[in-house]
Amino acid sequence: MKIYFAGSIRGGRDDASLYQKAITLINETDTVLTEQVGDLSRSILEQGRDKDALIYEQDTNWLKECDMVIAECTHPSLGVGYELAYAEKLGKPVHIFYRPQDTQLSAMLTGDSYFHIHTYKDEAELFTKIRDILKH
Ligand code: 6IA
Repeated sequence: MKIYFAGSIRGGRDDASLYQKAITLINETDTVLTEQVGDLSRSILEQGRDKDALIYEQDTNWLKECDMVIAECTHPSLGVGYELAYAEKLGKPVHIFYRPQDTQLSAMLTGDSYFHIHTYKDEAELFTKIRDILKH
C-alpha cells in the first residue's frame, strides 16, 4: 500500500525522530509517500510562498494517490489537521495515533466517527499497533 504519513513540521518537531522510526517501520512492508515528515536534516525555517505552493500541490496529490493515511497527532499541527479533513473528503482510510498522557486531542478529531483513533503509551506500543493496521 501507499501510505501518507502525517506528522507535525512547523507545528513543532519534538516528535520528529519518532516519525522517522515509524516511517522506517512502515517502509519494511509498504511505501511511505511523505518521507520528509521524518527528515531530521532539514530546517523548518525554509520559507517562501513559492516553495509552499509546491509543497501544497505535492502533498494534496499524494493524498489523492495514497491508499491510507497514518497520522501521529500528539504534537498539534495545523497542517496535519488540514490533511486529515482533506483525506476524509477523499474517502481515504485514516488512522490517528496519539499519547493521551501528553495531549488532549482536538474534539474535531475525537468527535468525528469517520476516523480510526488509537492511543499508545510508548514507542513499542505505537509500532505494534501500526503493524496491526498494515496487515493485509
Ligand atoms: O503545519 P505543519 O507544518 O506542522 O504541517 C505538517 C504537515 O503538512 C505534514 O504532515 C506534511 O505532510 C505537510 N507539510 C508541511 N510542511 C511540509 C514540507 N516542508 N514538506 C512536505 N510536507 C509538508 C519542507 C520539508 C520540511 C522537513 C522542512
